[in-house]
Amino acid sequence: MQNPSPVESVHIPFPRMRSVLERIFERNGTSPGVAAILADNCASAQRDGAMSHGLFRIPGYVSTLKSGWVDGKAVPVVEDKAPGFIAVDAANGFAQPAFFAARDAFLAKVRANGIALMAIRRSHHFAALWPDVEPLAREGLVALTVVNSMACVVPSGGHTALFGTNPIAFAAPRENGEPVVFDLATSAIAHGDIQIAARAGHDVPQGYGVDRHGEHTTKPREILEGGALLPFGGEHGMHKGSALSMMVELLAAALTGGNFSFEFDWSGHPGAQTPYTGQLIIAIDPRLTSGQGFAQRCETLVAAMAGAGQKRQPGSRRHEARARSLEHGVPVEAERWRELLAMAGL
Ligand code: NDP
Ligand code: PYC
Repeated sequence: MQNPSPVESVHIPFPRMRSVLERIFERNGTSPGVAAILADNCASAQRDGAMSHGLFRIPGYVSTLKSGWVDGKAVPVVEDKAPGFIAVDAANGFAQPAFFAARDAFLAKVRANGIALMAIRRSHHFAALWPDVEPLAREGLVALTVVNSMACVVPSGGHTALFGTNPIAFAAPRENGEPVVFDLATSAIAHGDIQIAARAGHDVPQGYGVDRHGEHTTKPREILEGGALLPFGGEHGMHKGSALSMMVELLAAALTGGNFSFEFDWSGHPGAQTPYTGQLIIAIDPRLTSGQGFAQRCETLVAAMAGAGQKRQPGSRRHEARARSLEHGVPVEAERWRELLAMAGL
């Protein structure tokens, strides 16, 4: 059998990609400010090779905006709750503009108190989490964020999809290198990646999901169509992924005042894909705990891990992809880029 013909790619300068996405968002009902934030987020994911939340997501954003499920022009309401606590009502808009609306006040609290948290509710998060915390580490802060999504993950030992894919992202400054950043779904695979596997016709490993009868399956379509994902950790460690997912539900929804992943009902909005939940962000100023030494201690740990044989740090694949994209343009399938230009009216 012949190999399938290679997919034709084009390389687009990052600012051009971002401005095309911005036009698409605006043409589909977001305010200019929201369009700029979401376009930057999504183009950055594509630039970094974070494909499950790159350009692949644009049709989902558009169909959600068209469905009326999310308000692309929402104006977030920022509430100063306590010296270390900011709450934001995203007003049924996207989480990232809510985060940006409160960002300066949040940073002032972190600097003043050494620690602060931002609790965003009534928000839609349809993106990777690392763009929310990596910039905080570049400001010298240690940051943690969690967001819950939509019921598509069975708790360990259970039979019904209840949790979201519920990612956790952490970022910390290093003295010499790029910040340490990890960003991971608490499910065995992100929902975005299972969609990509289904589209490509690839099987996934055993232990990623179950079909509509609760039987283990390696077929992405059986997982997506009536089945469910499993928490990460594999056969003997799934209780750990499940416990972390529970923690995300409690922090991102119960603590913020947002919906649990199983609580919202989007059935009245055909085409809706963005989870309507909450997000929690915690940032710590390490100067108040370990003086100026934190970034250097981080460097020591990273070096020790490499010495112990770890081949790469979480985040390093993205940073390498970012450097290539900024030098040669951001790679994208030619056909997909043509579709996006048409959506932008170009
Ligand atoms: P991955 O399993 O691809 O990666 C998880 C983390 O592990 C990354 O930080 C990655 O770094 C790192 N990593 C991967 N392989 C190695 C390795 N061999 N050695 C060291 N580190 C490694 O991510 P997921 O599939 O779990 O999540 C994908 C994205 O989906 C995330 O950005 C997440 O935020 C997003 N998501 C968003 C949701 C939402 O509701 N908004 C819901 C669920 C997921 P690197 O990036 O450098 O590869
Ligand atoms: O990839 O699991 C996922 C996801 C859910 C919501 C946004 N991304």
